[in-house]
Amino acid sequence: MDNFKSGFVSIIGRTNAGKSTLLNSLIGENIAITTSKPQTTRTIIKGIVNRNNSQIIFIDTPGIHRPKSKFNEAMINAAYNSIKDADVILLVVEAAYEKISEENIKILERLKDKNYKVILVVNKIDAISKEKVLKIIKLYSDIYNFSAVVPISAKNKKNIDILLDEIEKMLPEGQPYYDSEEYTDQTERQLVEEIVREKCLKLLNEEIPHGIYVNVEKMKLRKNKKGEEIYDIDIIIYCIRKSHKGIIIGKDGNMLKKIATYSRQKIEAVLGLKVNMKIWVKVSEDWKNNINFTKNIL
Ligand SMILES: Nc1nc2c(ncn2[C@@H]2O[C@H](COP(=O)(O)OP(=O)(O)OP(=O)(O)O)[C@@H](O)[C@H]2O)c(=O)[nH]1
Ligand SMILES: [Mg+2]
Repeated sequence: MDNFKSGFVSIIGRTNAGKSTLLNSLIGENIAITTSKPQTTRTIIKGIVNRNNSQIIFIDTPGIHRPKSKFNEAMINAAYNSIKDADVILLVVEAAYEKISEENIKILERLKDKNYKVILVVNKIDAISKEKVLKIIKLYSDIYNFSAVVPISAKNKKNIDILLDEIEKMLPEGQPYYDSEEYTDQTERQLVEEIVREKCLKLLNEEIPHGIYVNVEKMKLRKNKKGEEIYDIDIIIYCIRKSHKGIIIGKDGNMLKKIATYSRQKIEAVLGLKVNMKIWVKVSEDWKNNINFTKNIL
């Protein structure tokens, strides 16, 4: 394996910029949940791309935003920590913005004078004119010396190969870190928890899903009468208020049924197995500010 290259690439940027959508497009699998709501990603998620002459390990991070709790502070710290060991950093920005967002100014301040190799990834070009894309590129290039600039559409997988080529050029020579069959560090349990959280984010209104935490209590494989493999999965959705619990369960339990059905369908598709799922909702008022809790899940 002469001249083989390997390294770590951190994907950072403002919340909702499309980082997790990009990770999924790079890997070619749905390993990170994505929604139109801010603060979707809460933890660092690794995705591995194996190419002929390189192995690239991508690190998706929680989006940068103004933190309002210890939990959110920990999310942002996790994002910034990921850049310390990165060989290349992808700063993902939205093409539609007319100016540089406050969060991105903060990120660029942290990257300054540190010799990082930073690629400016201008995302969502499917939704915007070429002129506007060029304008935003100029704005960013005027304030920071990027190693490369790549306009992409993470959603439509446009220019993903060009981005991979640019990254490969910047990686150091080295042996692969992971087996070539591996493509994520997410466990099945984490995937299940994230899928349920994704459905909550999509089905519930703004404030509630940000206060929830999903935990898999039990996950067991068994054979049913027909001899098919089936997963029995027990899940608890924790929320911060009694009133939220009522909304999550819904009238006649309809909302919870919806969450359970959509979650089960996606989990079955992702794991490729039948799923028998039970979900409960519990109130845990202050989990967001409980440091032990925060440590547990980050
Ligand atoms: N039009 C368009 N929308 C996109 C594109 N990429 C992502 N999106 C949408 O942008 C929204 C946010 O995407 P995510 O991938 O969840 O964003 P994120 O940066 O991971 O967000 P956080 O995890 O909250 O930091 C979703 O509704 C995506 O469908 C794109 O290339 N074009
Ligand atoms: Mg994300």
